[in-house]
Amino acid sequence: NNDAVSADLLRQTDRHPCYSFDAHHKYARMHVPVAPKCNISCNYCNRKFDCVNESRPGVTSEILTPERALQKFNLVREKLSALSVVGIAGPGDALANWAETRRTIELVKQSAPDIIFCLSTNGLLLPEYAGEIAELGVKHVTVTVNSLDPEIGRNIYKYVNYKGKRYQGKEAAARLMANQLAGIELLVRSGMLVKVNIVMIKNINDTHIPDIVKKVKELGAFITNIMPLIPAPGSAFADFPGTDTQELNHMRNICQADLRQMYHCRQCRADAIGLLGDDRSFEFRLPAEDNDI
Ligand code: CLF
Ligand code: SF4
Repeated sequence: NNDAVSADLLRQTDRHPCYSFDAHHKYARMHVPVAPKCNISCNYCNRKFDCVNESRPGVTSEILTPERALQKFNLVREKLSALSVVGIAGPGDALANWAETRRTIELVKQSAPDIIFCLSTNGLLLPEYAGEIAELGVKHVTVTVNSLDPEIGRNIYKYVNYKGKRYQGKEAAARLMANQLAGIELLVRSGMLVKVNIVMIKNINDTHIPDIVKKVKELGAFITNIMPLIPAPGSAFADFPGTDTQELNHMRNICQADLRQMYHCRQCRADAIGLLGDDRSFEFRLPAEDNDI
């Protein structure tokens, strides 16, 4: 019944350091970098680095297979009692590597049924996979939505690869946005808590952000996380001005009137481990694989 589902969901969310401000000093997340490919091209991205939609630019995470991810999870779980969430946030797009993402969730779930799973995606493939995501028991999904208007979106995305076709310009933006919005609705209808990340890009989408927040609220999003543009070196936006904390918080304060805002995001690596402000990923090294020796 619905009440039971929502009570269970709220209990989970109380232990999720990104969805709950109170949880972020107590509970740790672990990102497993099992998703290297991406199906779109954002102008602020440099493919050599982690996905900017959920990560700190300029950082490259080592890719793990689902089996290695499980091995690492078991190692981390032993030493990090605060661990509550396993997230898949790249280094590319979680859904563009669906087989690996799904397998990782299945393996970790078998080993630790209580763990909370979290996915971050650009949303292009949500209409395809929302049903499977729900079946896996995932309750927390982040979708990055930077624009509702193809005229704005055309300045943010270089191309979108969808169902064997490459879209560019306005067409690419329109395709991506339609799937993002339809996807958010599907996730919400399946009882998931949707976080929407918005990258604030000066003179491109900044004045448009309150409209995005209003729209995703209408679709049932739980929270928005307005993030600063930190232009990745070598990306098309490399010379763009970054967004400073004051501008960012000003925008969050405006949008707070409509929807809950995240103020404590740390733009973590695709392989981050630990409390949000205290990355301990360097402490957890897997022994080399047999074929590495
Ligand atoms: Fe990871 Fe993202 Fe899940 Fe959190 S991060 S997939 S929702 S478990 Fe959190 Fe990191 Fe900010 Fe992301 S602080 S970048 S919001
Ligand atoms: Fe890069 Fe992430 Fe955009 Fe893909 S979705 S192009 S990995 S920033």
